[in-house]
Amino acid sequence: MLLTREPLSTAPAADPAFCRDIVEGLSRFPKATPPIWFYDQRGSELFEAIADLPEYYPTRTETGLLQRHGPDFAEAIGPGRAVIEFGAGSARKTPHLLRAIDPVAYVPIDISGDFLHASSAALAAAFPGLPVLPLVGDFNADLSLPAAIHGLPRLGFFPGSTIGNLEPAGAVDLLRAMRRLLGEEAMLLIGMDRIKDPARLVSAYDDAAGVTAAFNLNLLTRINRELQGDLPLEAFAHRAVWNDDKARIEMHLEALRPLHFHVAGYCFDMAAGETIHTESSHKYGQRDERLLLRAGGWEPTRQWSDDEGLFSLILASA
Ligand code: AVJ
Repeated sequence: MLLTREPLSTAPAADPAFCRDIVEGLSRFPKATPPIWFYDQRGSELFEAIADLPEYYPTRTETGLLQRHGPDFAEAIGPGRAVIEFGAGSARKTPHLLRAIDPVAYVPIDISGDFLHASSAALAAAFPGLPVLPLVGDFNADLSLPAAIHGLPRLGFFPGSTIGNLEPAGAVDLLRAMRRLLGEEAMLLIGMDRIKDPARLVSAYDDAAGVTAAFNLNLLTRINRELQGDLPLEAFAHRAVWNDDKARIEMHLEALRPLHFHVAGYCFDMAAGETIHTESSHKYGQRDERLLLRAGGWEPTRQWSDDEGLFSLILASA
C-alpha cells in the first residue's frame, strides 16, 4: 500500500528502538512488526494468562517435562553451573530446573524490566543461597554477562519455544551468539514446539476466551500510548493461520475496513483485509530441531518429550 510520511516536530521520546521497529514494520509491504514488542507490562500479564489457557499446551507440557525429568537433568548437567535464562519472563518453569541441578548463580535475561525484577525477587526468596543477577535487555542484541559469573561453566536455558519466533536464519544466528556468549564448556537446554495437527496449533493461538486476541491487539494499544498513535482498535481483528510451507503459526491483525492512521508522526494506510503480521511461531520436527541446533554450533545430547510428542526439550553441548 502507498504511504506518505510526514515527520512530526514535537514527538516526546519513546523507546527509540520500539519507534524504529514499528515505523519500519508498518512501512513495509506486507506490514510486519517484531514480536518482542508484545511484552510491555500488560502484554507480559496477558502472556501469563495465555499460558494457563486450555488450548495453549506448550507451557504446561514443557513444565511437565521439567518437573518429571529432574533426575535426568541432575545426571546430564550436574551442579556448579551458572544458569543463564533467555527471555525469563515470570520464570515459573525455572524452579524445577534449579532444584534439579543445584547451580551456583542464576542470570535471568528479559526485555520487560519491571516484570523481570519482580520474578527475580520471588526466585531469590525461594533459593536463599543462590545469587540471582537479573539482566534487562534484548538477547537478540549484544549483551555481556555479569562479572560475577566469569570463569564458571554455563548452562543456557531457553524454554518456551521462544526460538520459534525467529526465522530459521535468525534462529541460527541467535544459537551461534549464545554459543559465543556462553563459552567453551557450555550446555544449552532449549524448548521447541513440534509440528502437529494444524487445527490444534491454530486453536492454541486463537483461543475461545479471546486472550490471545487481546495479547495481539495490546500491541496496538501500546503503539497508541507510547508512539502517539491513533490506530482504531475496533477496526482490527486477530487472525491465527498455519503456514504449512514455512511450518509456522502466523498471527496477524487484519484491517476490517480501509484505514488511515498515524504513528510517531508518520501516516499509514491499510486496505480492508490487509494485515499486520505480528508474530511467527515456527514448529519443528524431530530431525529439524537437531539440524537447527547443529547449524547453530550446538551438538544435541539428550531429548525429552511428552507422550503425545507435542513439545520437545533438548540438551545440547557446545
Ligand atoms: C512465547 C514466543 C513461545 O510463540 O507460542 C503465545 C508467544 N504468542 N501465543 C509462542 C505466543 C501467542 C509464544 N512464545
